[in-house]
Amino acid sequence: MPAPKREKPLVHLVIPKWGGTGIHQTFGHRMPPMALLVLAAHARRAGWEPRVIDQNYQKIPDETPDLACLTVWTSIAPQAYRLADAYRAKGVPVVLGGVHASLIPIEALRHCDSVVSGEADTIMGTVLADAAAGNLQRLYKGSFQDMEAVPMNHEWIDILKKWPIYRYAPLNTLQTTRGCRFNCDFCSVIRINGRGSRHSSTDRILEEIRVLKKAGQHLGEFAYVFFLDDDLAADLDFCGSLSEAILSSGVKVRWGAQASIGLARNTELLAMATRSGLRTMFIGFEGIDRDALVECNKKNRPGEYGELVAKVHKAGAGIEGGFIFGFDSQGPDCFEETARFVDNINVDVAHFSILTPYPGTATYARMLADDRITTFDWKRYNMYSCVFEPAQMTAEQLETGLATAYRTFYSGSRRLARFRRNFKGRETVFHLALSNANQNYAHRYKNPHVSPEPGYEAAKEDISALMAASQAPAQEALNVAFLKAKVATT
Ligand code: B12
Ligand code: SF4
Repeated sequence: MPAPKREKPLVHLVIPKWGGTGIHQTFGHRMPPMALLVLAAHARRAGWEPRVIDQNYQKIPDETPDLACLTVWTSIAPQAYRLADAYRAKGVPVVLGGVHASLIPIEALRHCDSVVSGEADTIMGTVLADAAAGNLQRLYKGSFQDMEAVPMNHEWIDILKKWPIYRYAPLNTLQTTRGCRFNCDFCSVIRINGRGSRHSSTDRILEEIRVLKKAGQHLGEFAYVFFLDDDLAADLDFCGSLSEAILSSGVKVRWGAQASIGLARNTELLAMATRSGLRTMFIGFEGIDRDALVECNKKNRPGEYGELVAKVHKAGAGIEGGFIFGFDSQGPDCFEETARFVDNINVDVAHFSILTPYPGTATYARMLADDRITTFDWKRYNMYSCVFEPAQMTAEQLETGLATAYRTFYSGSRRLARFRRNFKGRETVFHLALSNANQNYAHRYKNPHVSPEPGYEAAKEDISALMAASQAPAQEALNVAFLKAKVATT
């Protein structure tokens, strides 16, 4: 592998285009690629010039970089691999990382020079030094490190600033926590970021909010920041400290977060969070009956949903709820029933999806062991296609049922009724934003579809190699996947 000839070597940092239906099409979810911005900061520290490319909005520039780094999620793995092959055909060395490449490095290695497994913050300097010396290794191992190892946003905000301000909604995002203390079977997060939460300090978060208020998306004093954390309420003490810190700092910010409904059980904490600016919550309810929740190891209590949603509304915040179909306890009548239930408990926006056995998860291990997975074409792993044999219905019933749930929940009359009944006690701008998300879901999810781009059918040996990582305890999944790849490459 040749060493770069430029004095300041150039690295392309790319996220491939999402294909087909997806949450990225909805107002409030069109977010910038944080992984690449963080990697750009690492590249600068190592003396490289980073070019961050979000293929959803930008073409790959007509230039030959010294290195290409691509982030790979399961649903975009086919595009990522094609792009990686194209770079390599031009003689550009390629590094792959991100959730999919980390959990199935054996497959990713077929399309690149190196795979970085897991969080790259402590290893990226070495990767870039090796690339600069023309000496890339096949595998690099990241670690569950302290959040202080992640560069702060002042190191990359200039990149975001150069892009059109309206491209993302929201543009202002921050990740303050990695990992989660829960252990839901279908979740990739605990596999790549581990169990238990690692937080940034509140001082650091306040500083990053100030940067976004100055250089990010803002209208005078008004700024909205979305915390990418997978569950801000997994650690209620942290949630309390953050709210308190924002309040006592005098920094005026409106914020949203993914959080479990447990936050609403604590009236005092909820009040403090909304006083500090909490306006929107994405809550993974996942199921409306105990059997489904027990099946996926999700610690929710459906009997209290209605009361807790009302508490959040009373405090002045809106809720987008995530609901999954396809659990073994569900039959073909679950779709209308769920959509009606969700409307009755007054969730503002609903995101319905299909249970998906993502590589490396406990759900994958269970379904593979039972020989129920029907396709390993990763482009179908988008949460709107059925890739396994459901227990009490056909795959087709599950897919059409998903569309029924969207049509029922987002019927014109229900949208209008929702708009009218939830107007009071809420800041108008957020009421309009939630209404906008309602319109997006109503129109774009009537007939969920997969990407028209070619897919990528995983090789048999890679599928079975993945079993060991999927069966491992969440905290160990990355290690097991890494070791398998190490053995295969030596
Ligand atoms: C924000 C987010 C989104 C945003 C993404 C915006 C964007 N442009 O990136 C939006 C809302 C658009 C989104 C969409 C979806 N998402 Co999402 N999302 C997340 C979330 C919460 C945070 C990602 C993030 O930015 N983290 C912050 C960065 C800094 O961390 P990071 O990505 O881990 O990056 C670090 C390392 O992984 C590594 N790294 C990453 N990439 C690379 C590349 C290289 C070369 C190297 C060296 C290192 C490296 O280094 C980075 C620095 O430490 C994750 C959960 C999570 N904790 O990761 C889910 C997650 C990635 N999403 C997930 C899913 C399923 C989806 C959807 C399919 C949902 C849907 N039904 O539509 C869609 C995808 C759309 C589609 N059609 O395919 C899954 C992916 C599972 C999988 N196996 O692929 C995750 C893991 C959530 C989960 N519960 O399992 N999502
Ligand atoms: S609460 Fe959310 S982030 Fe945590 S394990 Fe469950 S699905 Fe994953």
